[in-house]
Amino acid sequence: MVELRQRYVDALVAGDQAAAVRLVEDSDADVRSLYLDVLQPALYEIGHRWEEAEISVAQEHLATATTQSLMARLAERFVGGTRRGRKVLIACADGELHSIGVRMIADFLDADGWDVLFVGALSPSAAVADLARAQAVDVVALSAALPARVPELVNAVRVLRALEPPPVIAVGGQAFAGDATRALETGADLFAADAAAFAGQLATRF
Ligand code: B12
Repeated sequence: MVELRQRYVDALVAGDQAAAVRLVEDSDADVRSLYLDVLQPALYEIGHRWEEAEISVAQEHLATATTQSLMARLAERFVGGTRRGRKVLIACADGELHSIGVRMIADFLDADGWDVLFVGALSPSAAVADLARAQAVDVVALSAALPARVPELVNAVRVLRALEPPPVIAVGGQAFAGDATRALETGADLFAADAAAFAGQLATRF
């Protein structure tokens, strides 16, 4: 997978969108592995190269758009599991634009039989709580990539806790840099480092 990831990044940086898509689509690796071992680390590398000014914003945007469209196609490869009759609402913190990670989570959980309400980027806490109540969701999954958004997550957790009954609340995203203690200091019930770990945690809990 390391080689496929490298070739994918190289094609993206070279601006060869078609070749990048073909490389991944032609792989018969498990779709979960394509998401977590190819696309996710490829975007991390793209972010690093952008930070180091080795590539432009346009190259980063092209990589992002290509990856999003690839995921929309690859999502069909998930084999749907038995429906659980459980609902999960998935949203980013207010002001948070990074939504690809939560889209991955949505695809993993949908395949695991969850009914997914994917709200995505820029989600104000009050609106998330209103929807969680109206839809009587079992779990709310909240994401932040930027550390500056953590106070928004703390606020969202507080508002969700006040619901009767409160949903199980999970937080995640690069804002926590893998630190579960810091993540749980938001008041959330769960933290997981990636989509597979989160699906595993929910499977043992529900
Ligand atoms: C694509 C991208 C963008 C796109 C986002 C488009 C979109 N629709 O998502 C755009 C161009 C909008 C963008 C904007 C910005 N970005 Co940006 N961006 C990235 C990039 C390259 C990839 C993000 C990504 O999709 N990663 C892949 C996904 C799959 O990984 P993930 O998010 O970590 O998700 C996994 C886990 O974290 C976990 N997870 C995530 N959420 C949750 C939630 C729960 C409940 C659980 C359990 C788990 C979980 O599971 C996911 C799947 O396995 C990253 C680089 C990087 N390191 O990721 C920079 C990066 C995140 N961006 C960065 C920055 C600085 C910005 C801007 C501030 C730039 C600017 N000056 O304007 C803005 C901020 C926008 C905003 N208001 O939010 C920095 C953040 C640095 C920091 N620590 O603060 C990064 C790290 C780049 C860098 N190396 O410097 N960005």
